[in-house]
Amino acid sequence: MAGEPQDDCLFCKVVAGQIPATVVRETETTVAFRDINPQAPTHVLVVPRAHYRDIATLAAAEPAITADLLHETGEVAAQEKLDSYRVVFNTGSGAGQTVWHAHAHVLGGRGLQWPPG
Ligand code: DGP
Repeated sequence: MAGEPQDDCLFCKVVAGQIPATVVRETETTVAFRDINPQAPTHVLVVPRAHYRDIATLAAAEPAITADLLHETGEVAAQEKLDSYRVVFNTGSGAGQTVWHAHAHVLGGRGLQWPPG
């Protein structure tokens, strides 16, 4: 069923506490934790507790949870005391998505170039 945890999903396992992660914030609908391979001094992933394969699928099915997720990116940035930061949703393998559970990257703590690679 849409949104249900998937046995083979890494981030469903993080959400369930079955894989250790450095969690920095939690809400009823989202979990935020540090990326295992940080690309900046602050690199936090914000994921919905519900399983959807990417941000577009989440947004189409669950607009309220998508709004929660976006709100949490700002809360993470504030908590991490980031003046400037970037929120990235890699969507599709051609854009670098490797984990098929919707997630926002919150990156900051260094200068960020534009356009990204
Ligand atoms: P993406 O490439 O956009 O799908 O981002 C997936 C991110 O997930 C990538 O930056 C590395 C991170 N990641 C992969 N496995 C783990 C893990 O087991 N724990 C944590 N904390 N992050 C992970």
